[in-house]
Amino acid sequence: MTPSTPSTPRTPSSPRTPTASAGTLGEAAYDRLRLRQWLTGEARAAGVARRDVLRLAGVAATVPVLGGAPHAHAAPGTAPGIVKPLPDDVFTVRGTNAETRFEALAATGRLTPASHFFVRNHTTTPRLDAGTWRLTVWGDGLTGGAREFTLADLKRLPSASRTAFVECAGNGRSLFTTQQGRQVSGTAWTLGAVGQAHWRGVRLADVLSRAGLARHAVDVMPRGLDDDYITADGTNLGRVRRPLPLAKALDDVLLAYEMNGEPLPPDHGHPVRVVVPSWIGVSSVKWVGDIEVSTTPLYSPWNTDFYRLFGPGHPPQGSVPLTRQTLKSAFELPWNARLAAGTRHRLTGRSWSGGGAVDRVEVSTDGGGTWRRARLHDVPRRGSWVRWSADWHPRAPGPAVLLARATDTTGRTQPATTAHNTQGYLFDAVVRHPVTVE
Ligand SMILES: Nc1nc2c(c(=O)[nH]1)N[C@H]1C(S)=C(S)[C@@H](COP(=O)(O)O)O[C@H]1N2
Ligand SMILES: [Mo]
Repeated sequence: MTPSTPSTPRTPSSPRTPTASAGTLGEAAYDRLRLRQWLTGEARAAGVARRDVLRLAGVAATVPVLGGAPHAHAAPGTAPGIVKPLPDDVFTVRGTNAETRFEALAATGRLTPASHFFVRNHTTTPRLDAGTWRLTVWGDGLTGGAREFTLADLKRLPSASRTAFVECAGNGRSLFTTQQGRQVSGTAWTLGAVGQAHWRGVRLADVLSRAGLARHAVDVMPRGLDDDYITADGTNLGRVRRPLPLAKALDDVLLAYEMNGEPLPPDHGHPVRVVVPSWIGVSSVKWVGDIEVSTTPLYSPWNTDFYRLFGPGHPPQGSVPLTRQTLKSAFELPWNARLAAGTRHRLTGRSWSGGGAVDRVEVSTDGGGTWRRARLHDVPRRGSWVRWSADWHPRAPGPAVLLARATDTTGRTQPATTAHNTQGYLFDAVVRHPVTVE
């Protein structure tokens, strides 16, 4: 899908071209318009040479899963570049990232406290001063030139809040290897690159409308203020940024300044981050400093070389850029947990979907032979996870495999396997969780 021609004559603007700002065009129609522009070569790279983008497509497929820190060695309970403490019973440190131990979520409610929320940093958490921070909105998709907003400006706009999970597209990636025997590249997450918070801020739609959104704008691209991201082979990809179709940007996206009722903590985007409900985590740009608004589709490495599906069965340039998260379930138990025989256990876990609300969850305690309904403990909502439980009374000691399988309101059920992709995105297969009864 990546255009190879840098530019072709632009379709003249027509006053009849519908725009989402006029409230007349849905997400699907917008995506069609954007796709048409992509295909006619009207997309524009922002800040990275085209040859680097192409070269990276090859690199991405050959870097093996990183099991631990690729370079730095941090003190116990810390990770390079992460500010908050990372106690060993709550987090597994993976390079510049910290994965939440799913069993540690058993002590938390529907909302994940910042103390337990996973961190995915391409580089280092920047220390930004909320008092001097500015958001610049700019680009040819504005009617009247660039606009700056202070945090106080944002707080004067009507506030909006919502509960939403943020999940890395690579969450569950290591299961491609451990459960399906395939190599993939990227951070070797198990299932804990997900957390759910109550986010409060302003609607991105309100900020764009204050900035003067042109009728022909199609993409917006938020960019973080953290350091440039330099790949393992030394290519500087610039600052983390990923285009968002305007239809999504105007729908339910927030510029959040609070997480669970507190100012955003440094590691999660202080003072302001983007929150894109149901979409892959990289869309939710932290430490946002500027947002480009464009009348032509934009691309960056994060929607071309990364965050598409690559490999056999996918187009050479990868699938379309990934948008929604997939469907997953996890037990709040350590891997290889030991459980006493002859007593009743309450197994607990969570299921979530980027496609819709969770409709039902089934659990198997005999390796997938028989299934029963789990009890749901939350009202299922779009963009939120559901906590569940199922009782189990194992009689005989020995190894056992626990499975949980969710179905969402779109009718999708977690499959037995996930089709392979080289970067290990969107693992959605039912996870076989080993335990020992003793
Ligand atoms: N500026 C910036 N934004 C970012 C990232 C980053 O490294 N820099 N990582 C992204 C990725 S890949 C994910 S999964 C989420 C993680 O959010 P969290 O660290 O608050 O859990 O942030 C996204 N936003
Ligand atoms: Mo991510």
